[in-house]
Amino acid sequence: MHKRILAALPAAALLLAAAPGAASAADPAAAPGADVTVSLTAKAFHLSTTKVTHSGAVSFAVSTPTVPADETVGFLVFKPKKGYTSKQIAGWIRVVSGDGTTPAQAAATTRKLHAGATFYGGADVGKATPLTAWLTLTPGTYYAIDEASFSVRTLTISGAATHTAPKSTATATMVDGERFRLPSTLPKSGTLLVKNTSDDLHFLFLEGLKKGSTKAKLAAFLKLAAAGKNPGPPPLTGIAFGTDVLSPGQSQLLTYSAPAGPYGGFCWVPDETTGMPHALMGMWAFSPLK
Ligand SMILES: [Cu+2]
Repeated sequence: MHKRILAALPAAALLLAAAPGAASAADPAAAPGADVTVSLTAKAFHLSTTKVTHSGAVSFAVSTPTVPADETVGFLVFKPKKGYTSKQIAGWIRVVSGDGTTPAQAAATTRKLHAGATFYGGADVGKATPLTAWLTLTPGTYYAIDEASFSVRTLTISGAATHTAPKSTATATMVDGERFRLPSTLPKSGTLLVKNTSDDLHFLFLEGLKKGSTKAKLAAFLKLAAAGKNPGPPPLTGIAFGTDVLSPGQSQLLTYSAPAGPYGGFCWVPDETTGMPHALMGMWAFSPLK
């Protein structure tokens, strides 16, 4: 549920988010140490296994080796609530991520997703930003979807919670009123704990900003975009990574390494009433990587 959510926005703001491009599929080798290795391309989605025999902290080593350097692809884990099917949820994810979605459609579809499923997070990766996502999963049947081809895989979690997640080096919190609480700087390599303590669906997408970017300049850009005005070209480096959607009360870890420099953290989930992406309602942060 990423980037192309921005279709609900003024055209200039859409450019803040990179869309997945065409690429050929490649089978992943299992990453040493990770429970599941996930390889994403624009056309295909590979998991090294769909059965994990322990619960609790489950690690997903996620990469997208073949997409162009300035694009990213998302990977999301969810479970339909009673009365909903994985097919319905996948269809709505496709709608809300798709081009040409109106704000009204984006709002209605986000309401359906909120009502119909629990989202456990995932990852959004670019070629230069492979990462490991640590999700907290109790035994049961889950579904994994990629946000390029929107293929769905069943993921079975069984057994005791035998694995321990790494200690986090920083925390990002999603709070009510469509806001982030993020440290004013982040380590350029580390493990970020991302917690959703609000009542809404959110994700955190960290995008590298061009040299000379400041919090004030980013605020001015987003203000123009929110008003439907042309803010000019987005000040992006093309380096980006993040979580995927977390339901209220869910959290995940991201172990990452990215080039130092100014970054913005954004949530592009559409508001359930207006369809406006949360980032344009104030759910963004300026947080350089050092
Ligand atoms: Cu949000």
